[in-house]
Amino acid sequence: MTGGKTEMAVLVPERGTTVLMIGNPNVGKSALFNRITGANAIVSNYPGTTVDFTSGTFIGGGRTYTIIDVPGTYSLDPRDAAEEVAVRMLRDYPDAVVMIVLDATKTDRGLYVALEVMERGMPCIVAVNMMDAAHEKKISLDIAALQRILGVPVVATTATSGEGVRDLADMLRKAKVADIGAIAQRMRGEEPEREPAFTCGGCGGCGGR
Ligand SMILES: Nc1nc2c(ncn2[C@@H]2O[C@H](COP(=O)(O)OP(=O)(O)OP(=O)(O)O)[C@@H](O)[C@H]2O)c(=O)[nH]1
Ligand SMILES: [Mg+2]
Repeated sequence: MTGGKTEMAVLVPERGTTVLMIGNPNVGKSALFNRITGANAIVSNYPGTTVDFTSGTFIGGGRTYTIIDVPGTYSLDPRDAAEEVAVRMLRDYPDAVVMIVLDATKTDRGLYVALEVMERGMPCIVAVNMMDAAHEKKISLDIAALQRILGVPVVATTATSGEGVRDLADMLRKAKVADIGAIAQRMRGEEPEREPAFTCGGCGGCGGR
């Protein structure tokens, strides 16, 4: 209180402390969400729809993150109510970090929406989940190469066993805005002038670059 007036504190969430988990249906977003947030989930109805979503918190590196398990979507060109909510949530939280979740056995399908999300200029981190299933199906994935091409942190996970989940949570603060032009160049085998400006600590495959 100063001069008889009541001062109201306006609580604005710190930039990058809301995390939107985005990916195709059935890739293990909720399984990862449960592993990361533990037992403090809240189920809410997205206003004006019949679509539910879950949110929870995670404390890491001195920050409290709000994690939102966004309904699964194949693209940002929505074809049903759940996909529409996913797109609206990206608009609702422009300062969020996006955790893109891929199924390691179907990465090509998941990368479509991943690139659409990256194009929006939000900081991203990628979880390649279902690594156990990929291993069983003898699908070998070069996580380090994917990270090099995308220029954002990529972490291999198996949500059911918890493998890689700690690394994934630790990497949240290293989320990075992708450079779509540079990704296209790397996919053509060309090297863009500037290298991705982050130091990996979690993919387990790139030797800590
Ligand atoms: N083998 C294996 N199964 C997994 C893994 N992660 C999740 N699952 C299973 O895959 C199924 C789908 O997982 P969910 O977490 O519901 O997937 P989701 O992405 O939330 O699906 P939607 O909410 O429909 O978009 C469940 O049966 C999980 O137990 C994993 O890393 N390995
Ligand atoms: Mg789910």
